[in-house]
Amino acid sequence: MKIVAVGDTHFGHKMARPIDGSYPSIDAKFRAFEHAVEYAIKNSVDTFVHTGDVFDMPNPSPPIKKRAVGLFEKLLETGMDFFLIPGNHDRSFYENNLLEFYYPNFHVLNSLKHVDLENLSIIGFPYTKMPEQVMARAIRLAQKIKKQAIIICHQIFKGAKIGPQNYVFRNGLTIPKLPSNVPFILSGHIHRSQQLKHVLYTGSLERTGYAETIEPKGFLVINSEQQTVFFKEIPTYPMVVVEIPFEELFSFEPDPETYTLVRIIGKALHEKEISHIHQTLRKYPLVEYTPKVPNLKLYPLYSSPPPFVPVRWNIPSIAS
Ligand SMILES: [Mn+2]
Repeated sequence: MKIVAVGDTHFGHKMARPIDGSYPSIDAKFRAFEHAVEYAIKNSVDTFVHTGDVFDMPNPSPPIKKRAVGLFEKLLETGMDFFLIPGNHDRSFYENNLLEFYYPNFHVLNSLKHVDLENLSIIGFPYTKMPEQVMARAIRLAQKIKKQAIIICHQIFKGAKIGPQNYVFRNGLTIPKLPSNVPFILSGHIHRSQQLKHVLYTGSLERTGYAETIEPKGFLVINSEQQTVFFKEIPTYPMVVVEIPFEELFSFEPDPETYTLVRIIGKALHEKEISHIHQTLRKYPLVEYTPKVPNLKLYPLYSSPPPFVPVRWNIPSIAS
């Protein structure tokens, strides 16, 4: 069975200021999802999994919903099973949705449940503030199921890493022991795709912030026949972080179509200098800067980003 697993699409995400009335960040999110959908269709994938944070907000505008649903239908029309769990950004996403009525292959897991496919069971639950309890229940559920099962969730696990300084989450969910019929957990929420033992983070499909500039974006491709999982990188909207001393600002010319964060490093700035930065950069809608307050000296954060380790794993326990 072939599975494509994506996460954190954050449809409707607005970044910086619009160009001619529209946010390139919104388009970029849909294009990234289209990449995953096209890949899944072209490669005759059986199952498509979304690990949560479909939308950037609980009540997206009608055009954003419509565009998302259009892409969902493109997948569903092929007959592919499509699983979706609500993330923390979605909250009550799709509590009463008619898509499930039209498409029996659409599975929105609004609470902990399992869906049996031909030779695999998908167990999933939405983002929860009590992950230890719900994960324990998911594992008990898996133990009762006679076939192979994959658990999908949207949580922080202890040891997950993000950002240019490799920030490590110490207070997440403990990586649980899994029964022998569960090879791994697929999770959304952490935007950097990574592997923590048998927890595989899909990563976000497009960047929602500058901390993500250091890592490639994509989705996971799972093949139970070949017993492999790999990270499939996709093209992304250009986004950079530029770290320069104040003096270099005068010769700096940003690309107007690249999301750019200018970090003025090396000395604390005066009010006047900050207002000068503002005047210099305000004509670029996609350019943001920091610091915005005086007397704050910034140090370089992005000069030696941690290496990205793509998920690439052999799974001995999934039978095809
Ligand atoms: Mn997210």
